[in-house]
Amino acid sequence: MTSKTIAAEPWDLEFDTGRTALLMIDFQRDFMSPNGFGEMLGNDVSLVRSTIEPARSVLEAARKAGMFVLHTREGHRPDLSDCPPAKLTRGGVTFIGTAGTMGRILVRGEEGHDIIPELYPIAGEPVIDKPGKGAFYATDIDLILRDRAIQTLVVCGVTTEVCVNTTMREANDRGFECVVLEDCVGSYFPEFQDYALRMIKAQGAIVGWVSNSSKFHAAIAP
Ligand code: TIU
Repeated sequence: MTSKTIAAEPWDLEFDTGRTALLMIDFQRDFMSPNGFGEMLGNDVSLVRSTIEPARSVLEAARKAGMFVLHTREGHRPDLSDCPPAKLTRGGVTFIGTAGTMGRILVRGEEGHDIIPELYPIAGEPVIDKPGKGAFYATDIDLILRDRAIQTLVVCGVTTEVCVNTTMREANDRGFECVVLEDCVGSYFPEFQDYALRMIKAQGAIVGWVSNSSKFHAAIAP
């Protein structure tokens, strides 16, 4: 048990490295690379790519510190039996399950669905395949975190206002303390990035805390 403090807003957050997990949300080609789901929805993926380098440095530091790391991927079974029909129409046209340049969009096992090489999981890091935006909906992440007695989640990923926010709200309701690293989460919309982060820390950390990669590095330094 090693108690640390990360400088954050609305106030500094204490955490125990042995009971803290780094949660890497949906760093998939379908959201990060051209021709994926994100771009098909009309978005400019270059806006989220600035997260890669800070998130990579945080991932490396967490691994070195022996912190538990886990990753999520949004996507569906090849037969789409776990995709609500209503989700298939999002974007105005059917994208999910159709052929893209990196395989079928948001379908498990396809190249586009997988995590970008820069942030690829290593052995011992669970990958949570989730059918929804939130990582706790219809997955075993809660069980995995509780088996390790995890209390605190350090959050990186895309997109800030969609899967990151949904997951942090789900985690917060389940009693986890969440700190998001603002340079390691990305949105296709600068104004959503700003408001999504403000909504988390408002009202005395109503959803959680906001910090950044430099402060994370400073916090876990020996
Ligand atoms: N479209 C968008 O902003 N996000 C998603 O569809 N999924 C995630 O955020 N991962």
